[in-house]
Amino acid sequence: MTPHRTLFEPIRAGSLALRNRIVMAPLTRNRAPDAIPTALMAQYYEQRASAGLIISEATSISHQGQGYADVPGLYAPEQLQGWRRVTDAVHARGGCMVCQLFHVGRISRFELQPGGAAPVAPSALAARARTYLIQDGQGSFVDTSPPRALQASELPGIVDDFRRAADGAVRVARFDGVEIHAANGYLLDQFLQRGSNQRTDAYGGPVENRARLLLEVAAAIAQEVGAHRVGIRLSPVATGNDMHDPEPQALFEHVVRALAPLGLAYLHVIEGSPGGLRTRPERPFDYQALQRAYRDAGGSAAWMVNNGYDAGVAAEAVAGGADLVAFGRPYIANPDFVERLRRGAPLATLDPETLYGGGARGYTDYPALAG
Ligand code: 8OZ
Repeated sequence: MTPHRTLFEPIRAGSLALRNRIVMAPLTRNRAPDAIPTALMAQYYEQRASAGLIISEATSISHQGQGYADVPGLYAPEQLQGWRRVTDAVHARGGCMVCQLFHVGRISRFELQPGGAAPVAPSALAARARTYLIQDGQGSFVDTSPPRALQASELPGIVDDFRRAADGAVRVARFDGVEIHAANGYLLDQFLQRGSNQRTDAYGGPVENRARLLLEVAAAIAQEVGAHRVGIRLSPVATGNDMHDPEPQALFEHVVRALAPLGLAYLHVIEGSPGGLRTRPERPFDYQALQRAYRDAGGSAAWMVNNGYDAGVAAEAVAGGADLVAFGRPYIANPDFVERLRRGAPLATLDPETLYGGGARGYTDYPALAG
């Protein structure tokens, strides 16, 4: 009989050698003034280095890809150097860390865009969604600005921004790999889903066209840094950032089938909406069928599941065929999350007031268990 797989066993995901199957999910914390990672951020990630894998907070591939105040970037030398401090600290503790790359598309504000321009999107459709601005030192959530539709001729530049960011992440900032953020209603997801993509060119209409930009980005990054250190994050039915698609099952099965030949390190699937329930009757989705579609197409990447898992449900998921489980919110108040799970120790609860923006309070001051 094959012994049950457990969360605490090591695993290889592509070229990533992970000491356990517990992943720190990407968490936006808005503590990078001028988009430059700080020494405080290095301390925060270092405290959490016992995770099998750390996925960095979403990091902008370009100034145009910025949508929130004080989110870090990867498009200027100081940003890359800032990240290098972070990865050095994590590696010194034996950790493994990838950088999550994103372009926010329409989830932005003109104040955050180069030259105060309108944000860009597949179609000129405003998202009923909010973003985060800091004005006069005070952070607040504000409505996104109406976007303009990207010209097809601009898309190779965006693919190249992703490629360049991945190159900098691996070769300069020394991340172990990158995660392409194609979830949660940011640019790549905006192209995938019909609610935000009404294009009539080669990037709109049938699923093959809507998936084109993501596949171009994935291929370009795979060629630049090697697919074996690339993960991709998807959220088939998350409704945040005003996302909807009438046929998510067909869309996302097409996406994973098309990704199968690349030889990625992992696929990261958000089940349900972040912060919400994993399954909801009004948004049915068969995640087992998604995984089967990927495997049947020859895909061998590690399968990472995410959203609201606790120790018990995560153990069941791993015994049942998930390779990795990503935990988000528990990581905020529990830097030694792995150790707490191992001991069955109680988890600390986070302070919602200090999630976005600020300094050490509610960031690096959550203690590990004694002894
Ligand atoms: C929370 C606040 C701002 C951004 C995501 C990058 O949802 C985010 C994000 C989350 O993926």
